[in-house]
Amino acid sequence: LKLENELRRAIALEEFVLFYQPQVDIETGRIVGVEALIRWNHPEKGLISPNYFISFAEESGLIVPIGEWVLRAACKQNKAWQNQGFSPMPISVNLSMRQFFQHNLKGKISHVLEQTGLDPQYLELEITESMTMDVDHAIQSLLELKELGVHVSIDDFGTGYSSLYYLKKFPIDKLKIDRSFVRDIMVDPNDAAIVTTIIAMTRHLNLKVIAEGVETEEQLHFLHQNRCNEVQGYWFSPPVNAVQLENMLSHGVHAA
Ligand code: G
Ligand code: G
Ligand code: MN
Ligand code: NA
Repeated sequence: LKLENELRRAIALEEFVLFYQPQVDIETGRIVGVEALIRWNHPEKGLISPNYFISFAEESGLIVPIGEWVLRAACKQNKAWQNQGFSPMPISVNLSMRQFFQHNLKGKISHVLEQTGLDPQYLELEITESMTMDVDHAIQSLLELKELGVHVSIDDFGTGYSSLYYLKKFPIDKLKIDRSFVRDIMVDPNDAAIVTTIIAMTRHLNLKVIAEGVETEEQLHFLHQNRCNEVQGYWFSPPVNAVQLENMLSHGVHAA
């Protein structure tokens, strides 16, 4: 109950901040996108990781107003970067299942895009597959989002349920290979096989692919050799604040 009250206050007072993690084109080494990740800027405790409040927010339904704040803040920031003269790139926002299935999601997103002036092609929504998902409803929601002109990716790909079934049916643009597969690609031949197979599959299905959790040069090299499009991970940068991200946009990521 304490957490619930504190979160309600945090929503009312907008005690949140977005961090941004660069997504890098593996060929050019350039930043071609960013993922927005929420932190709670608690008045006494300082920055709190989403691991401490997102699952509670999902259970309690508070994820809906929090998610709306994230969406608006991310679109606003991306538009501001464009106005500052940085090359336009998509910003990815994590959508929880509850948000994804909320009434009139399309209208809400459309409203935020209008208010912030962000061109829909520069917004990407990350959806995580879920066991309890109503597939027909999900397809309907995805089609509506696609009508808006936003991009859609499947987050944590490979960890969910019946992924190939969804892949065949879902109108999506990109798969994000979960970092649990990337972690051991250099030591576990099974993980290496899974990752190369996912990459090959995305090529045949005309989907983009990004590997998450890239932490070493060896992993990067492996992914490059296996023709992964994009990479994200601590090797380039952890999630950082807006000013730090602007520095990377100006000067490049260290490992590029
Ligand atoms: O950024 P970090 O590694 O601390 O994120 C931890 C988890 O919280 C990740 O699974 C991430 O997807 C989730 N998360 C971060 N920001 C958001 C958000 O804005 N909305 C939702 N639904 N989940 C988020
Ligand atoms: O679930 P989701 O993919 O949205 O989680 C994103 C989070 O993963 C980021 O916020 C970040 O904290 C974490 N992350 C990003 N890159 C790395 C990495 O290279 N290694 C590890 N262990 N975690 C990472
Ligand atoms: Mn994500
Ligand atoms: Na993920």
